[in-house]
Parts: sequence; C-alpha cells; structure tokens
Amino acid sequence: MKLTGSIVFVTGASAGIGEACAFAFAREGARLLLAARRVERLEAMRAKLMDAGAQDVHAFGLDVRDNAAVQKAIADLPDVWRAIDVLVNNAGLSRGLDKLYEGKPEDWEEMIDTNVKGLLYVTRAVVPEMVERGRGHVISLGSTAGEITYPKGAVYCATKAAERAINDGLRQDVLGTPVRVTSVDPGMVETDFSLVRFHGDETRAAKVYQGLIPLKPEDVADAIVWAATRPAHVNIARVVMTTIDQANSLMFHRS
Ligand code: 8X3
Repeated sequence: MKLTGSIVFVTGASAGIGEACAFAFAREGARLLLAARRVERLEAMRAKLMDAGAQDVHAFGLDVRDNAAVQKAIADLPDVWRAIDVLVNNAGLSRGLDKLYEGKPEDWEEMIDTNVKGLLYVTRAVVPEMVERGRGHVISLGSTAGEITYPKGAVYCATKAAERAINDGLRQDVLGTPVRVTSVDPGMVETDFSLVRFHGDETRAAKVYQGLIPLKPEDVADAIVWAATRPAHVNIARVVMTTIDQANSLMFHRS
C-alpha cells in the first residue's frame, strides 16, 4: 500500500522510536499527525520532516494518560486531519529496575497509566472512525519484555504483556472490517529508554548498551513502515525483532 497523502498519527513522536517513525513516514510522503507531551520538540522537527518528504505536519501536545484530553484532542481535530489511516501507538516508557517487592508504586503507576491505559484511551478514540470509514491500521509498540519477563522488570514486562493481549483482542474485535492490527515488538533499542528508566542516571543507562550493538530507532520504524505498506489484505499480526546480540529478554551477547 502506498502511504502518499495518508494520515499517520504517531504518539510519543518527540523522541526515540516515535521520532524515527515520524521521519520514516515522512519519507513515504505521509501527512503526519504528531502528539507528545513536549510539543516544542515536535514543532522543532516540522521543517526537517517537510524536507524529508512529509506532505504536511500537524503537531499537538498530549499526555496519553489523560483520557479526557485524549478524547478531546481527537474530537477537536480539524476536518482535514480526521481520517486517520495509520495509528502508531508508540507512547510508552519504563521506570525503575527494582525487585517487585521493593518497587515504587509511583513508577508502576506511570508505566501502567502510559503503556496500558494510554494505549487503550488513544485506541478507543481513533478506531471507531476507522471502522466507520472502512480503512485503517493500528500499529502498537510491544516488546520482547511482553514475551518473557526479566528480573526486576515485572511491572514494565506486565505492561507489554498487556499490550500483546490488547493487540490480539483488538484484531479479533475488528475482524470483518478492513482495519488492520499489528504489534511491533523490539528488544533493546538505543533511545532515551534507559535514561528515563533510571530517572536520568546517565552512567547506569550507558551500561545497558555496553559491549553490544543495540537496535536503532530507525530499525524499528523500518518494520513499522513495512507492516503499514503491505497490500490491504495482508495483516501482520506481530513482528518480534532484536539486535543480533540479543536472543530474548534474558539472553545477550556482550563482547
Ligand atoms: C524494551 C526492551 O528488554 O529493554 O522494551 O525491556 S527491554
């Protein structure tokens, strides 16, 4: 499927995989609907996205944890931006790497509110019109963490296991419509992920990627665009991808 002129909505688009998706879909000539809490970063990306090939960019500030704000942002979209063709449910984060019985409830809440409830809120706001129009593709970011739980990561892993169930459930619930539902599940990707997880501790974050070549955000964006550009009758249910130096959530090769 060609994406030229299609409306692609990316959440968490200001950095990491979301930002890479914005550029990858720009190169496909899409019209980009971009949301993030840091709207000023989206505005700063606009000119580069247009240079990369985006037909248009509409950016707005959004915290996916706020259901009322999500529903209002989608309901208030200008008419020319309403017909969302591809939703990339990317907004998500990890907070803390602690034994479950020592974890911080505020970290749990931030992850569950963003990765699970935020995913549900945005999906709930966008999919009804896709079903009505008979066109659309929901691509959500899962993780190898949703397949195999790793030590000290139970809550983050639980949010990604939830994403996996939501992705599968949504695919069942839109069966009989042309709406497609995909999960792209990367392992370790070098983004601000670890810096956010460790509340800004750069030394601890750098250690996560030591001695191996992690995936780049662009590698993941590439898989997302690939899923979105299959023929209309092809639904990619799930893409699991890691760097060559990672076998699964638990096994790494470090030199
Ligand atoms: C990111 C993968 O293994 O760093 O979702 O948690 S991992």
